[in-house]
Amino acid sequence: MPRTPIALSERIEYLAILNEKGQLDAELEPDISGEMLLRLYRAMLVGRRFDERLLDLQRQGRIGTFPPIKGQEAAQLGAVAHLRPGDWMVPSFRETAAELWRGRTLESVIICNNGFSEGAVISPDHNDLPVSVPVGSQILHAVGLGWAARYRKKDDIVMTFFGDGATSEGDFHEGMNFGAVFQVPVVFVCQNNQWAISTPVARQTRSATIAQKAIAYGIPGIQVDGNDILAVWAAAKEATDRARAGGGPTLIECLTYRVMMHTTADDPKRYRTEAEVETWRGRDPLTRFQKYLLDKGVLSGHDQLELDTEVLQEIQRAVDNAEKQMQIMGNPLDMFNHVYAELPPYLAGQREELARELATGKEVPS
Ligand SMILES: Cc1ncc(C[n+]2csc(CCOP(=O)(O)OP(=O)(O)O)c2C)c(N)n1
Ligand SMILES: [Mg+2]
Repeated sequence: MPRTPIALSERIEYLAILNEKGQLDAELEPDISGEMLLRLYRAMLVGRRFDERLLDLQRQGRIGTFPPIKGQEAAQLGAVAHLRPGDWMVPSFRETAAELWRGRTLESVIICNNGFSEGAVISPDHNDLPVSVPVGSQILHAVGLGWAARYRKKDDIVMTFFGDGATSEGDFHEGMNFGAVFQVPVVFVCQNNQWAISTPVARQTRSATIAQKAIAYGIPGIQVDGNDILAVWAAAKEATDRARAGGGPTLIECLTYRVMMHTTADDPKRYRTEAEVETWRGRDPLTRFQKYLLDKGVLSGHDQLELDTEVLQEIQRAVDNAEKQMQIMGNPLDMFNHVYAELPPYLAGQREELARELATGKEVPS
């Protein structure tokens, strides 16, 4: 018997619609209403300016560490915009723009990044999970939610986000396999931002793309220019429509870039070149989309200026509100409450000491 090639049913495509200069491939232009285009633009702008403000606040010691999203706004918003309120969004830790789209408040992000758990509470009317720091773990939760939706014969779908680094975790492979075998309505969105802290994607996988990993599980996969919101929108529309119609999961790989540090505790100059960062700055998703909207006449130079001011004012109001709320929030003694059922004696001693210091108003030594 001769060796014969096996015909695989899935093909992997790359999709880009707006090039780096914001020029459109008119044949591929998705049909998005003017209202939605402006909502997406505003959300990208809020995501960008809020990220910049958070960095300032962190450098001023007014929040703890946080993971910047700069450069990844299109990859998040082009995808999440297809979810209905009853659907589930299951984030990793770098999806601030997607979370805000789903209704999370700016205040809650500031409060959460100051260490107050109140800021991480998801309001009961939102079917979203909180941020997940253990890399890749949220993929399993997403698949479970998708399985539950199928079991209950609901048409709710789930979208989960994760990074290129997460694709080396067992959780990713287990989630993809279970999702495919049981045809759960989950859209897997990989934000391939080229780095997992200091590990480049070339050290993450020998595969030419992450999208092609879909073939191994028997589901559709596509690679898109993740800095092109129109391409992300088009791919996510196909994937969400398919999931809702009972067609099972899809893997979308968004090629993007983490323009800033991994978190504010990281110094990327130690492991990557400024030239690489500059190249990606030239592929900025926000300026590209802005040009498209101006060319299309959906946005005018005047609207743009007004929107810039409005967004900065909204962020300032949120910072003021959050800082006011935090003044009356939290008792330092709470930190002893949630780890042990019975406090070990050495911690009980520390608790008493702190309680005494708080009662006498003497400053707690750091
Ligand atoms: C299971 C686990 N291992 C290691 C870490 C430490 N860690 C936090 S983020 C990260 C890299 C994640 O990279 P990627 O999935 O590409 O996401 P990105 O940070 O680029 O958004 C690592 C190793 C962790 N949080 N969880
Ligand atoms: Mg990454």
